[in-house]
Amino acid sequence: MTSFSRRALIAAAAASSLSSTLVWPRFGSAAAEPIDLEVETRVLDIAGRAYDADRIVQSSGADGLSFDLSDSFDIRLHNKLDEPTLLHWHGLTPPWRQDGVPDLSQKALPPGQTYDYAFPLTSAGTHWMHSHQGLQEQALLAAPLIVRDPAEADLDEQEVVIMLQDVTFKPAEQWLEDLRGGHGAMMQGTDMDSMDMPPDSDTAMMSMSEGQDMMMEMDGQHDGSDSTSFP
Ligand SMILES: [Cu+2]
Repeated sequence: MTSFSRRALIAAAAASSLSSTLVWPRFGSAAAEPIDLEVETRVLDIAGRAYDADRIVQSSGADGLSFDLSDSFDIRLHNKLDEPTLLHWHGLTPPWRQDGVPDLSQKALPPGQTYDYAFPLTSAGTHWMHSHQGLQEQALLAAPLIVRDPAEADLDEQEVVIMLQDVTFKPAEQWLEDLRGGHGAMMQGTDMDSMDMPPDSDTAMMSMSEGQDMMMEMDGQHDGSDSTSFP
């Protein structure tokens, strides 16, 4: 197993074109006031190029969230974007109204407004939170969400959480469009006759149109005994 020192890991993250988020342990008791958590935009310098990204940050400037299992999840979410957003607390089990999925658990949070969240934490773990609105997560709107097990407090270990996020200058919408359109375009543009198939192959490739049925013989007995129809 390859191991890295903490210093080497941090140096590697800083030197790479990846966006990194470090979360430092927060020791202490439960907060009496809700933690103000802000969703905002920022400009990153990626190898000398400006990159517009979103981020989740505490009003104190701390990245991400960290709790002890005995804490309750008391958060006031502020939307400082100029578009709606909503965060999903990935790995936590809140009441469903606080699960952060737009139009399922609640409406997306409009710009300039706040939502309050309050529920007990039930499981320790290395979780994360991310926008569930549009493609905001792909614009780096995600951050670590750590819940510590008090039973591990006495371990002689230093905890460092590093979250790596990939950066591309092609807009996420364009990636999605290419992924959706590119596959179909490739298949339509493929010359089937030029594909290298063994002459005795039982494999067939066919074009399907919407509304057509496809019959699949599962056992090689071409009797329709086990065919499946896909509308
Ligand atoms: Cu999630």
